[in-house]
Amino acid sequence: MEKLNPNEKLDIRNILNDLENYRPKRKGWTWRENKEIEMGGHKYSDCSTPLKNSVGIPSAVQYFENLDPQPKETITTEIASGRFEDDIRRMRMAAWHGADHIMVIRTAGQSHYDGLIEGSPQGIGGIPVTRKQVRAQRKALDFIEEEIGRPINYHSYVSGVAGPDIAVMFAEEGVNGAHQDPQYNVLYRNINMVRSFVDAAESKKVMVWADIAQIDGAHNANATARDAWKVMPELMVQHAINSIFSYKVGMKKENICLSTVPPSAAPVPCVKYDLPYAVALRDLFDEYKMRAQQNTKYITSSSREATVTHVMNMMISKLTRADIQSTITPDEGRNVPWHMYNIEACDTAKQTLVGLDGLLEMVELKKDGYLPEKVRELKERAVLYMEEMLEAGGYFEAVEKGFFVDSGMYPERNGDGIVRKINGGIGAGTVFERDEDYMAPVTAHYGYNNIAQYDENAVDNPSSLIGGCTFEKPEKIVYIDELDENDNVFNRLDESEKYRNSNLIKPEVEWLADGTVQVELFLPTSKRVAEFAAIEFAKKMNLKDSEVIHLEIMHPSEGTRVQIKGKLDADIDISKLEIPPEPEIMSDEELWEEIEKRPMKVVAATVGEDEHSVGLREVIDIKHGGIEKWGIEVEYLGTSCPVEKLVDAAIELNADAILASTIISHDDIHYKNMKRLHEYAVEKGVRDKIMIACGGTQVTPEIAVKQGVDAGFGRGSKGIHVATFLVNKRREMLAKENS
Ligand code: Z97
Repeated sequence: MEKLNPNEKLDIRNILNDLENYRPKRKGWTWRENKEIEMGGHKYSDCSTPLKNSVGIPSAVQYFENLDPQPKETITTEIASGRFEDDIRRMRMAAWHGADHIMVIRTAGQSHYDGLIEGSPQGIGGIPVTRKQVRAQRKALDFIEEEIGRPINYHSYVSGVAGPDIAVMFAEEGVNGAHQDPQYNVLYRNINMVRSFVDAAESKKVMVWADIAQIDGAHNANATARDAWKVMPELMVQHAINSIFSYKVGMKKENICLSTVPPSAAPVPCVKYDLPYAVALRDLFDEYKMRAQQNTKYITSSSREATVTHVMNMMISKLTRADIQSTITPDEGRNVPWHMYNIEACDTAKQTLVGLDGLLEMVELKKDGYLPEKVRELKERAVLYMEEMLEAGGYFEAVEKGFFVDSGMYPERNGDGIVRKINGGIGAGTVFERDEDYMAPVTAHYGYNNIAQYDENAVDNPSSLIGGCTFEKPEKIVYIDELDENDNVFNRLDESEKYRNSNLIKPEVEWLADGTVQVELFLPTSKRVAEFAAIEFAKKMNLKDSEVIHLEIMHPSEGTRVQIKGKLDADIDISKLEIPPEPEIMSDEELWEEIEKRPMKVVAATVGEDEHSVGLREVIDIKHGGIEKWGIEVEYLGTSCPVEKLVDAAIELNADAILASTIISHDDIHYKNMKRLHEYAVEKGVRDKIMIACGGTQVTPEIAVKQGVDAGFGRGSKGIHVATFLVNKRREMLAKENS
């Protein structure tokens, strides 16, 4: 495999080929470079190097020739389909839409696996992290980043009982970012706290070696607290604990990213909470990086609502500082992590951040009044919280006393925090002090290591005792391919082989040919009735396994909006499709230039006994992109215009072209009029000088041309099609004249 071709699908089998010998191209995290750029005639202050290949937001594609500036913030997308091979295809789409931080979610509850697993089993809500799939994904990203022209950071989680094992594997495989925070294990997975902190020291040391950027776990308190905005002082304490711990282990501050989330969302007056919180956080943790994630706590199944929350959150990101802007899928609330929602979320981030470019050159946060007062109050609460924790005997004791994720706003306590015992939880009692002669000939190992006894010179480089460990000598890595003969990638690829590199296609949202589709309905009834009626409609549409994924009341009795998903068991052979050629379209610039150089005049009318004018006016008037837009001069003669009058007017005005329209027709009168137009122009001796184009809803272009006119425009034709034709045809006529 040399490089990807944008016009070809990524071949998963190619990625898997010779995987056992693949080595990642590089290690470590890469930040986007912030620079002033000029693109499409616009100056951007907060952007970064543009991509070689990308897809802009829809309006960029339609109106701005794919103008696609890249904000300075790293954009994260979280991918969680459960099949790593399909996730790879999604990564490519996301990268083209501006993501350069690909976060691969692990299968539910992977924290409890007590070691690394092998192969590539399918996961639920994410993949079980294994060397094979990490290597395959990093390899695919190595190709994808070349295709788009920007490094892509690959990310997953160093947590759970097997945290250090995973850290080592990530370091070996060129993973660039990871969540690591022992508080996550303690509070949310009930893994013993002593074990978690010891494991964290080891994991962080390994991450330091591999230059892996770290994201902490404070966002989880935000997502689990009863009222998320009340947890703000505690969030700062959690950030502080993990940040200083990581720093002490040797992590550089620019690799320590705080996982920040605006803690509230409308309908509460969220900026009153979220902005002071963000400012306080940036003040206290000035030297660290900020990973801003959108609020997920208050997200429902409405993707519209989630998108607004996301955009509001990015306003905070822009007003304060976000080094990484996470996106998740804005529809996390409905649990449909599909390709299209990853892409939508990336576009939302890109659109918002680029749209807000230069905001801080124009506005400034107030230095007096509510904002600084609130900021100070939050910082005070956090500092007092920390002091109380120290008085209680430290972090472990504080957790035992239920300090964390209590529903009160500190110092208020409601006694409902998460309580863990120092000696309790998974893995309790598994930490042992190292013996005096403990020796581990490995790189990036945390803590006591009795190397000197073996070789004084190896103290700073213990793995030299064995000629290098897997970090220095990747050939020592033991690569294990599939272990499960049923649940493995080759079987899964075989199952969908019919749809791979063939003419057959089937709808898909997550996995190749999964057949899933989404249908949106409005039902004029109450929510409860609509829910069950929608499922019946889905059956009538031949959808299988249908489920309602979103219900929204338009009015309690007038109607409900319903979105359903279901499986469509059908495919299409694209080689049998009859696809008419795309109508030719010139660019605005080319048309403007041409008409400016050589003005054009046309006469136009609805001919025969037809009073319809709308279709023709749409093709003429500038309002909806008619031919006037490019400077073509139009003499409009109105409706029910006799054919002869139209031709005579063209002669009198020395026009370049005639546009004739007919909407109403019987007995092919529209074609008869076209024939007459042509013949009358011939009789008058002007046919070779005047172009004739005819349009109308019942016009078939080929039949029109058979009547002798130069072009026919049927349903759906627009000014741009007519203008393109006129310019092309005139060029053709001029060329003939000159030859
Ligand atoms: C985010 N939306 O990007 P398990 N460690 C930490 C975590 O937050 C998580 C795990 C480990 C979120 C991520 C969930 N976060 C989504 C700090 C998971 C994973 O294997 O599920 O137990 O751990 O921040």
